[in-house]
Amino acid sequence: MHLIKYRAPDGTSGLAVSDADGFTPLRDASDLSTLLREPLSRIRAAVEEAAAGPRLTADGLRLLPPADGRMEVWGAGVTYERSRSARIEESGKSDVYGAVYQAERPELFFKSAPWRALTDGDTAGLRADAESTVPEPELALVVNRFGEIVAATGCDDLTARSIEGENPLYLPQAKTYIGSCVLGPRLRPWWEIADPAALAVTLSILRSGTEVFAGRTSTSRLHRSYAELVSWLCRATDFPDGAVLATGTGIVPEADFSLESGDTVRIDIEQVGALEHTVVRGPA
Ligand code: DO4
Ligand code: MG
Repeated sequence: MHLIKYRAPDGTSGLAVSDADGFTPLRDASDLSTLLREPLSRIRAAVEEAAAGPRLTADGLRLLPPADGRMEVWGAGVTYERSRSARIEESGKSDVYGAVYQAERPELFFKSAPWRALTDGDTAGLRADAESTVPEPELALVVNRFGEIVAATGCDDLTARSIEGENPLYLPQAKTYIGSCVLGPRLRPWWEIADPAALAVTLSILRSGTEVFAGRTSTSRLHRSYAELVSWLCRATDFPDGAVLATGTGIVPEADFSLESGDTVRIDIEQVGALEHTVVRGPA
């Protein structure tokens, strides 16, 4: 079962639980920012109440990005050994990335305003001024205003890696631009995921229908706990409408690889769900 934000063919939108049988709207909350103002116990009760109700057929339902209101999307970086080694190779700066991998304080960065986030089936972006851009398939945590983990989804933390590689201080420009954040539209309730610390994550990149990159990892390789990452995120920042935190990538294509306009990116996370989008080069 997943939690979704949808728009119906008649133009109405809301939150619902959804499964193979259809969808059932939640009674009291029609957007995520309203739901995430509640404690986890109330959110769980609302989701389980809807799950027990009759399903409607989902024909014509459009799934929306799972971010609205004053929610923010953040990312954690260099949380997998593969990300650490790739950043050192791209930038030639082992001290910055090596140190943050080992440090108590994780790397956390602002990724996207809710209105800029995209979702499954959308066309994401490549910066026109970046020579090399890669997808970053990540498990993303949806947290409420109290810093409790409510659900998980997939995120593509698209990164203009030639810009970050030139100078790590360019990170905000490498991470935040039009079309750089794609979130899975189906949120898997956290309490339903058996062992979130051992989920398979796969990435496939297709060019003209041919797979040009495939990678696989497991969240068991994440160097930090989810609770630790969320606790650092909420340490001195408030999220009155909740937040999404992408937990870092463990899959990085080789240094000479870049996404090209027209490519399709597929991300699949065990028990959580799949996400697919295309990319196009943005205007210069
Ligand atoms: O330092 C750059 C950020 C790395 C990142 O986004 C990741 O490891 O997923
Ligand atoms: Mg990332």
